[in-house]
Amino acid sequence: MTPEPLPFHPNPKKPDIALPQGACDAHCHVFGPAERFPFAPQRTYTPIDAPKEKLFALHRHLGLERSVLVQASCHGTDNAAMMDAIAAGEGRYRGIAMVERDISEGELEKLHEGGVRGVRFNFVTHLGKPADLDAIREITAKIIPLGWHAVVHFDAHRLEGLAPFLRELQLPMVIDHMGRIDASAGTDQPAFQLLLDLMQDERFWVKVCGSERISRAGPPFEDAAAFGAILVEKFPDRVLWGTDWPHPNIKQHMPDDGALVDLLKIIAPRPDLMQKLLVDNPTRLYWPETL
Ligand code: 0GY
Repeated sequence: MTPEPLPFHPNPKKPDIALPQGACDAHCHVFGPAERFPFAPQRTYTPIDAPKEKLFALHRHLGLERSVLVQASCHGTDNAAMMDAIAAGEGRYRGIAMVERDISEGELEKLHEGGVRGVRFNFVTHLGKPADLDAIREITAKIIPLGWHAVVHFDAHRLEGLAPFLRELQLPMVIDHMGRIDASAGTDQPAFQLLLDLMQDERFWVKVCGSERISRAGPPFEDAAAFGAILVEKFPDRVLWGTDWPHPNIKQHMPDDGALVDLLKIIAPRPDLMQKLLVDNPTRLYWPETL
């Protein structure tokens, strides 16, 4: 367990850029409050409480109107804190759940009614045991009829081994945090090339956030944003972006969320790209009924 997690930024700056109407934070979390929503016994870290009220206030401050809450490993497969936040969001929030392999159709339908549109699978070493491939096959077979997608979170070094399996799955897949490549290792690094190759397949999407995780240069994380810019330019219709608030497991440089928004000047340098990244793409994936 991490003994003392870094607190999220207490007072993020106002972004220099105005975000387009309907802009979506497609990757963030709510944690606790622990006294109401206890953390999972098998968690690998205990975060600071990050309740929905703080997240909603951050979104108002940054100019983000919609959001996708992503279930994090510290809450395991108990999605209650996330579902509570989605319900309070009055249709402006959707969710990505973590579920047990034996989840019933009825339970999945209940999650769907509550705003869930996908399931997350973790292959990140510091988050515990990697997801079981047979369980993923079973779960994805159950969620395809609901029109859901899978969110996959892995360390870059795992991608080579994982790619053939991911190519097998017959549903859209969203890759977290640019595949957690090492921003100091250049665009020729095998994991980034493999990510670009996977993205040729229209089932794959990628989140161009997590710059603060993959940067090796430190704030303002421009070394990482340059990779996001490549992905956005090459695949403008299958990219998503999020704050990743409250930034679990950030050990060194807790980002200022307003400055992360400012990085979009590098990641999506034209209005048409920004519109797709922040509005059109998340709408297609999470609010298709509004199109
Ligand atoms: C993230 C990244 C992390 C944590 C989790 O599920 C999680 O606990 O996703 C991390 O530790 O890098 O997406 O928030």
